[in-house]
Amino acid sequence: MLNDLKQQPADALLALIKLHNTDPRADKIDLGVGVYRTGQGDTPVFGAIKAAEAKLVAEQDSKAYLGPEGDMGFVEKLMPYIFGKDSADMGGRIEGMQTPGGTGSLRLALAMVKRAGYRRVIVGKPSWPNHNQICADLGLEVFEFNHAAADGTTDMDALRAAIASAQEGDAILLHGCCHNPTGIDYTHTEWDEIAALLAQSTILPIIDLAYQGLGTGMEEDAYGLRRVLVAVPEALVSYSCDKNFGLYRDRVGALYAMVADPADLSKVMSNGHALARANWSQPPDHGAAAVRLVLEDAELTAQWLDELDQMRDRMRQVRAKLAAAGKTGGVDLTPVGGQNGLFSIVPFTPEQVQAMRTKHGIYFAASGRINVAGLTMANIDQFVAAVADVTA
Ligand code: PLP
Ligand code: TYF
Repeated sequence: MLNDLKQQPADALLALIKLHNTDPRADKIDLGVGVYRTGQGDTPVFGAIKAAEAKLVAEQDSKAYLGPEGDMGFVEKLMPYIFGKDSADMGGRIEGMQTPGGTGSLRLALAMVKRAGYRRVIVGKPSWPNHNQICADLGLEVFEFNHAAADGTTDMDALRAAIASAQEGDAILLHGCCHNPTGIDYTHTEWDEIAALLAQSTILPIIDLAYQGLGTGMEEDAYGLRRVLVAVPEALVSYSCDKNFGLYRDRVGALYAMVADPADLSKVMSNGHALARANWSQPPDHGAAAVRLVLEDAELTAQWLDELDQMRDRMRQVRAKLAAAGKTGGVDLTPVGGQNGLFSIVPFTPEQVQAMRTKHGIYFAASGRINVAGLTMANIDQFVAAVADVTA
């Protein structure tokens, strides 16, 4: 029976890590998987997290179970950052739970949606591959709309058409900021329109916020999410701390549900808790406890926000330098300057992606998605020269 299982492809993004590691060239460049890197090419633990971890080791006196909801202090401390200081629980309509990363949160959100009777999820194309994979695994149909228009802005017409054609039983999965893989986000005006369109529909919004603070700022990156939440009766939010606290492998995330009537909140969340028990029982504690300790301490919070600002500033500098290269060989790097977060797509052909790897030792996804944080002031010129070479 087990031998009847079919071979599954490796995760293409995670496979790139190995490909890059086995390349012996000293000047190779890794623009693959989405982790932040400093100007020296490292992905260090945040100073604020190191300090919180030291405190945790010194002070934590038990590792007894917490329950499927995890560390509720962590979950609640994050809420003002996500939903706004003055509307942190929207008048008792929002409750959350800790999950293993943003992925665990998406898994629970979509499983909850399925349980509630939704049948279809509207997803932009392209999206992070795990969105479609989780839907497929849960037996949720995916309805795709084109995310980015040819001119490098969002394809609002495609989104409007998708919303207009929605049926009862549809949910929509939207990237809150720092769109993965395109870096092309909705403008504030576009979010205003999306919120209004969703308010007139029966569609349940699921907002995936995995990069808050890496785009234009902590508050700015929550704009769309907050606009949608004030407009609609119900919504789900999948949150990840794995990028904005640098916790990746510690798997730190949260799921928040907003309901119309506060009286329904505990019933809705009991489904999240039941699904967590059936999946992983309880989330891993360490990373979330460290985040809580950062957010409980004003000095550590200021240090964390400062570290996040530095990350964002560095990515802006890299983007500006790439954009300044302008037309390079057969591609234009200018749009990269106005895009947000870790990723942008450079319109390489599959052969050009391959040539970047074999000829120049520069690794990124087959879609042409580059992790801009993999570039430094020391290697951008090498990247731009390689782009000119393979696209000429
Ligand atoms: N959502 C998007 C769009 C992502 O790119 C990621 C990436 O890692 C996640 C969610 C989940 O992150 P994690 O499960 O590592 O917290
Ligand atoms: O898109 C990325 O690179 C990040 C990291 O299965 C990631 O979101 C990639 C693939 C994956 C899990 C995380």
